[in-house]
Amino acid sequence: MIHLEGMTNGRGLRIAIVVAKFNDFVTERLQAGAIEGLKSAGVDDGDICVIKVPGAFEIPFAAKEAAHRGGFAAVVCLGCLIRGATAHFEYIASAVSHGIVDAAAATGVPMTFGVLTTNSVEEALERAGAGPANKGWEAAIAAVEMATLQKALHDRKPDGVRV
Ligand code: DLZ
Repeated sequence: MIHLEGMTNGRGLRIAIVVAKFNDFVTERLQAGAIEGLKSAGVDDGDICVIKVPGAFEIPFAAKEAAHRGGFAAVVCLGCLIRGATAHFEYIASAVSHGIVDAAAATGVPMTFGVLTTNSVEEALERAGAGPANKGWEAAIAAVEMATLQKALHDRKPDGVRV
């Protein structure tokens, strides 16, 4: 049996973080969580590139461009949509999520989803607190896992790699 699994050791990986500025009182915290998560996984500060976009709707475009041209092993996508405060909430949420999936498929670069879709500001802030429960942190670790899994798949290591 072949078992392949990504690692949470991201040493040597170059990672992009695309961050929407809309609702920045939340997305700044997601960004901080993602950076902390990447560093906890061994990613070097100099290998992290933060890319800001106006709102969540613009995330897929920037993520795709970064993946095409940036030489990144993975892209972490961060944003915040709050249902009550967001006109066309479903439309934007759907466009962003599908856009990120499409961008990853088109570029072959793993992209992870740290875009909050919540009912209230309180719910959003709960998901952007300190530590590993921060959704930016979660998306960052997922990016490291997917980048190392991709490498394992390319290398076809028969015993896989383990955390
Ligand atoms: C317009 C808009 C609205 C109403 N709500 C949000 C939101 O909750 N979160 C977010 O990231 N962006 C929002 N935007 C901005 C759009 O994502 C986009 O930046 C603009 O429509 C310009 O294309």
